[in-house]
Amino acid sequence: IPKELQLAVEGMTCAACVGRVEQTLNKVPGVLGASVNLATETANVHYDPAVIQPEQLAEAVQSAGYAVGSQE
Ligand code: 9UX
Repeated sequence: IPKELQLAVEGMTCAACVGRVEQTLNKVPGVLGASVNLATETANVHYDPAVIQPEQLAEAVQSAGYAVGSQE
């Protein structure tokens, strides 16, 4: 059963950042779809909790070079 996660992504300042973070998340196994909103600095991720956990999704964003704030 898919779940949905919001990640606060810090440090995105242009549209290319958005594409970078989306690509990073969408390449992670278990991610069904990810979209990033630059204005709200939020990543919305649909994922399969049987495959990946929120902490690993945050780590993927961090490895792309962005800080992750509180997650829900
Ligand atoms: Mo834009 Mo983002 O020149 O890391 S891609 S600021």
